[in-house]
Amino acid sequence: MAENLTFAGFDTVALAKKYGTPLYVMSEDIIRDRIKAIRKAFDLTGVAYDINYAGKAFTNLAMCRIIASEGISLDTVSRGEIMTALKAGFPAERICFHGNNKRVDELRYAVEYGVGHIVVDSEDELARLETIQAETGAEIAIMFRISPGVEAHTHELIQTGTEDSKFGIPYQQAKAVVRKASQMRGITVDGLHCHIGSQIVDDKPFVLAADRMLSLYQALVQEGVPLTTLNLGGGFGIPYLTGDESFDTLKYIPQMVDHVKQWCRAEGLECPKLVVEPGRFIACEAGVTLYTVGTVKTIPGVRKYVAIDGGMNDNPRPALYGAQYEAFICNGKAEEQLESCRISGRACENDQLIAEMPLNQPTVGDTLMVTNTGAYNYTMASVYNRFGRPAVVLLSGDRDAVIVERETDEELLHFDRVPEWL
Ligand code: LYS
Repeated sequence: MAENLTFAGFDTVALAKKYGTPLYVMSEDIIRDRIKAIRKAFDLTGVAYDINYAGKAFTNLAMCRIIASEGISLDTVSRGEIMTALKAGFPAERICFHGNNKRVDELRYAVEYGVGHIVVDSEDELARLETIQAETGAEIAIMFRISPGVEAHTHELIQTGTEDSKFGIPYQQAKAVVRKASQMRGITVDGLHCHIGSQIVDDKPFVLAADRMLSLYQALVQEGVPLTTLNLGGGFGIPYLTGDESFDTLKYIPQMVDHVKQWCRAEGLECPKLVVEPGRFIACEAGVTLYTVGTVKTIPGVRKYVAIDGGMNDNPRPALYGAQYEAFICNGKAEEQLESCRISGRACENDQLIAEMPLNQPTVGDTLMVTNTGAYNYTMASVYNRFGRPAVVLLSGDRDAVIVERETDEELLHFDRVPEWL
């Protein structure tokens, strides 16, 4: 037990010393392995497919470079994400633009830069695109996000495909809207999209959604709308805790493809190109967060509090979704003596990163590692209490480099202005 904990072959205590804490650490090798594995799962099926990495999970210039070099596509949800990808040299035609309320300037930007597909989420958005098309004369390729009316068993804040949802065109209205769009000049409807939610660990809602989408797809094709693509979204759950029930994405993909193939064969439909949108599956297990223990307090007969130098600012998921994580003391200790602890952040409220977790003799100055923080931690971080956001370090083989700098005091003041009367 005298050895320090490692992550992707690196001594975590040394990383904490070199870059400071809190620190997001991402493994390029794990990210690339994940992408290759999912590609292989599709390749073996022989269908036409595409993988759109869901950039919202973890996006920045370096990540866009990795995604670009793996030859997969990118799902974006804002002008900022598209801009980041383009600045990284990501091919515009491999970008897909989502969002339930895209602004006109964002749509214009996407059209101007030749983003591959705009996933239209509403009739209002279609009208905006029609205007942009008339003004610019651009050829615009779109998909339609349909809300399939399927409830996935996950936290209600990350369910996105129920009938009562802000996302997508209600299933019952979909045919009429797609029909209308298919008559519009300069607009090509390439396919349909759905996404039922995130961190889903059961395949039944996926199958239900796929069946509903296939029926709709087929009905539209029979009417003469030349659709080619069916995007079944992402949401593949990952095991956050040791022993967690895990969704086997790599097993699910060939099963899903088989299911779609059989469905099409039985109905005499040409199998559409299939698209999935993994984000968490690619990034989550590739990342950990390193912290320094700053305060250890034992309240006799109550509990032991271990306070670290980060918390809900760099990981809002426990506070938002009741998400659970595991943590480990990284410093090698002569022996193991686990004690139950509550790991708290340093925000000025009762923020619990982990409500209860055995730690090995937590001591002030120790490095603490929280695992599986590669998705939706960096991208959802805030500057609450004016704590600057952590840096991100990328590990690749035996190389390590900062890919996002730590936010400084000057940067925290950057947007502040004092009006003349103060
Ligand atoms: N932010 C959510 C999370 O941390 C996921 C949202 C994904 C939306 N499609 O789990």
